[in-house]
Amino acid sequence: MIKSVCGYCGVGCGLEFEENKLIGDVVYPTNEGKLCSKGVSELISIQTPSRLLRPKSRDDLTQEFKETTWSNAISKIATQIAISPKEKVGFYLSGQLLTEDYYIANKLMKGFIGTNNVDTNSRTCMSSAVVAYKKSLGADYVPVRMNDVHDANLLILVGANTAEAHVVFHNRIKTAKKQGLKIIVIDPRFTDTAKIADLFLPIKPGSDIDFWNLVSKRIIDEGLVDEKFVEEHVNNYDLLKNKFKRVPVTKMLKRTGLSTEQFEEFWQLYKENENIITAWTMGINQSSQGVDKNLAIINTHLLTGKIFTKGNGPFSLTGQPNAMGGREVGGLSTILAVHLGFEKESVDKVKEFWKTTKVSNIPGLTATQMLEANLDVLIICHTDPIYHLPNRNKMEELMKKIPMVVEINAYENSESAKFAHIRLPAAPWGEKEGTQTNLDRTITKQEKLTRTSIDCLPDWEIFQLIAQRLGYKEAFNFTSTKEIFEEYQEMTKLNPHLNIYEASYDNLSKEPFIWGEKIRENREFLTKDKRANLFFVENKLLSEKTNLKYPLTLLTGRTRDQWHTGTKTNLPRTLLKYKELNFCEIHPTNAKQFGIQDGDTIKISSIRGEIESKAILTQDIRIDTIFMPISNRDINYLTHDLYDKDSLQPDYNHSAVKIERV
Ligand SMILES: Nc1nc2c(c(=O)[nH]1)N[C@H]1C(S)=C(S)[C@@H](COP(=O)(O)OP(=O)(O)OC[C@H]3O[C@@H](n4cnc5c(=O)[nH]c(N)nc54)[C@H](O)[C@@H]3O)O[C@H]1N2
Ligand SMILES: Nc1nc2c(c(=O)[nH]1)N[C@H]1C(S)=C(S)[C@@H](COP(=O)(O)OP(=O)(O)OC[C@H]3O[C@@H](n4cnc5c(=O)[nH]c(N)nc54)[C@H](O)[C@@H]3O)O[C@H]1N2
Ligand code: SF4
Ligand SMILES: [Mo]
Repeated sequence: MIKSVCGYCGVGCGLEFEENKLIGDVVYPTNEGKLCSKGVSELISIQTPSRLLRPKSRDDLTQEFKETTWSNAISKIATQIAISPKEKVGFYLSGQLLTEDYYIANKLMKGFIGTNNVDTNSRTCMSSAVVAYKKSLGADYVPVRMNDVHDANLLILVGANTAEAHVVFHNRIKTAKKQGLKIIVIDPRFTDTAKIADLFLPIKPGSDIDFWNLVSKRIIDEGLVDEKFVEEHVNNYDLLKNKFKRVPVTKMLKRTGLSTEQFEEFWQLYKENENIITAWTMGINQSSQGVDKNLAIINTHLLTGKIFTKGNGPFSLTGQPNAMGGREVGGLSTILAVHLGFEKESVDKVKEFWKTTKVSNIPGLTATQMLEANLDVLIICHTDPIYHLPNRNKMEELMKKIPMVVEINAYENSESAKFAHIRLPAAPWGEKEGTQTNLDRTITKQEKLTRTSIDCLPDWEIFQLIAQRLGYKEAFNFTSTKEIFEEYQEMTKLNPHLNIYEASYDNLSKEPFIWGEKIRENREFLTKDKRANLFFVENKLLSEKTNLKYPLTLLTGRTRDQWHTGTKTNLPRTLLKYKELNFCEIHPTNAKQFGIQDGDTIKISSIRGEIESKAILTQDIRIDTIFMPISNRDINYLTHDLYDKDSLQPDYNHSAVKIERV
């Protein structure tokens, strides 16, 4: 029997592999034996015929791909990198890579090619939370753990559909509910998660800042501020208090679309309960004011001192299995490495550690900027930007202009492959080993369960081959993931709050390691003055506005059994049929308005593009709002490319669209 962990979502469930079967690990702390349908079917996706098994190349996009050798492919890539100005090279990575993969890619680009153009799809996912945690708590540090739900009295889930997106954690929430936990769900849709709520608030999309500001104001007005905590640990209280004296309460409540009664019902529950967790995901982060939305939530926890104690805190639920690990290593272009920024002292430390002179102090391009930067070489690894970036028609045109696009993928059928010149076959989950950090700072190890397919390589080895071909053999002579992890651990000593150096690689196979627990125990924030910061933020209504021609707001999101593009989950043998891949939920009032009946084929269009889908009429969605799942690969032909100005995260959830029968 081999113990490993699931490679899909941020919950990071432990599993056991025996006699070609996967079952949940009953002694594993995060899942206690449970797995969802995706975890159970990991093995099936390794054996599918849609695996990419050989390196392939073509000279231009009009040609068919031809098989090539690793040596030829790597040589072409290294030559192009060597002749390109360094700022014209970009690595587009993924929150699904393992820590060791990130480490090699980051070291190569930031330490040896010499630019910081390494970013990941996490930019589209939780970069707003990263920026907000840094501003308020001083570092990208998630101060809550999943088992805190057992010590909480009230869990507020806002813009998060745990029933479909964090399935096994949702199960734990249900257990906690049986033990007395109260649950509030705030979402424009009555989701599967809302079914377990004591109170459901059908908020109007894009109005969360107003809602949380109203909560902060009430906390202040009704004397619920933890004065001692604020005095000892928090900056900007007086400023916030003064600002809240003058906010337009009635207008703010109106913008949320909630009634006074609904808000009072919320407030009653909020006041009554001692230990409170507010958890959020894409309904908050994916917004042109994503950072401010995060800050508005974090403010409530700082004012009440409900942070850094059991059962309390602002909890950003990371989506991908190792997005947090990626951020720790330095996978974002706005971080250098091991949570260090670009100030001289940090740059010098990193130069010395990697024994290089090439580290730049200029932040690199974000994932959302890379396609617009006229790059000469773009290397995409473990993600599908043509599918996932907003305003797809525009992104396709931009991608076509890049002279060399390299795609590293374990599967054949991504959308970005259509725009690649070279494709390299990676070894997927089960055929490789390495570590990942889940959504609550728990580092676990994926084990190799089966032999690596003949011509496939783990992602780190592919980046190492490129590094070696560029001449950096001395800095890139790793022979195992253990060696890489141990070098990375040494590096974490440059920033001691990241106490990953205390873990042991070999032990990780048996038990997970949780970093950063001391920070919480000591109640010491990670800012320079060790105090947290409150921020006064306002709803600036920056999202795309509906109008007479495009009168509806499009929301997009997950369904339980599918993983994004579905290269691993939309397979005949998985038979995961919980929900269809392509549907559009519409309120009956809007359906009537546009002459649409349940089951009709409809066209959904925005100013940027159009797609077809099947209408599902339901009372579970707010009027003037429609929902489509992102298992429809064409979804981003509709969405707009407005970004949060600080995090540069897209505003996927609020595009103006119209619907009509076809
Ligand atoms: N099955 C499955 N699970 C997954 C994934 C997957 O592909 N499939 N992906 C993983 C990843 S990468 C991520 S990031 C997570 C995402 O996890 P979630 O964010 O929980 O998943 P979404 O379905 O995007 O849900 C976002 C919710 O926000 C709501 N929402 C939209 N706009 C607003 C708003 O303005 N305010 C509020 N309050 N709510 C709003 C939507 O109606 C939706 O219910 O899931 C992870 N887990
Ligand atoms: N409209 C809209 N758009 C969105 C979102 C939304 O909510 N709405 N959500 C955004 C978010 S939060 C996210 S995280 C992104 C997700 O979007 P993507 O990251 O683009 O989606 P995935 O399907 O997870 O892509 C993972 C890719 O990695 C490949 N792969 C699998 N295993 C391996 C491996 O071991 N090595 C390598 N090299 N490749 C492998 C898979 O085949 C697949 O092509 O989408 C974003 N886009
Ligand atoms: S909840 Fe997430 S980590 Fe657990 S089995 Fe499902 S997909 Fe895997
Ligand atoms: Mo995500």
